[in-house]
Amino acid sequence: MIDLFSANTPNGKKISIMLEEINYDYKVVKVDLNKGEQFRPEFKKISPLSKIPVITDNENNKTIFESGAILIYLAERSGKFYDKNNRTKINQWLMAQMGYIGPMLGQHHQFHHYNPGKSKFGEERYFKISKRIYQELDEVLSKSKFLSCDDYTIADIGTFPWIARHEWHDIGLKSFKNLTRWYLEISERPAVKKGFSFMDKNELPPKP
Ligand SMILES: N[C@@H](CCC(=O)N[C@@H](CS)C(=O)NCC(=O)O)C(=O)O
Repeated sequence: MIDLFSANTPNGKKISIMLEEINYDYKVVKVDLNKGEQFRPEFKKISPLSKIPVITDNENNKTIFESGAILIYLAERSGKFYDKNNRTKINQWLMAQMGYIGPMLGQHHQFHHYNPGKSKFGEERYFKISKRIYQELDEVLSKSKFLSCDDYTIADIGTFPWIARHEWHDIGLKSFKNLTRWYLEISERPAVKKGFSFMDKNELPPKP
């Protein structure tokens, strides 16, 4: 049994999707970010940067923070979605998600979705970068079925919930044929549907 400390965000959804994909038993502990629960001293003990997601593996008492590290941990533990033969490629795309795709789309959410009109520079900068990310992912997905290879891996699991915020991005996912094909295929996975709705039973990945 895994305890998943989380909130209903793309980083949070990565881990519920992974736990559903590997069919692990887990209990969700909600951390209300709007109420500042991430700063509580007992939470900081397991998350030194005061961020979700975090997991505790009750079988061995290990606690892991940082969604990329959690995905790797669960992939190694379950032996799924992290094929040894493709590991370097999977790592590349997982790191690209962690260091670039997620943070840039996250800034786009801040300027374009939550705070429009506050900074023309910020809005334009992250809109442009986000469009570029869509274009680049589309190109990659014209050459392989999934991001790192022709198999579905933790790199796809990490990236999917970010693209699932496409309505906020206002970029027009539909015009990116390969990215849309990838997005729709992942959206249809039963474990993805279940993991996506881990905090809101009625929530489904929005259609392009
Ligand atoms: N690099 C971290 C980022 C996690 C992250 O940014 N979590 C956000 C929610 S999506 C959070 O907990 N924010 C609360 C805060 O920073 O106060 C990861 O991937 O786990």
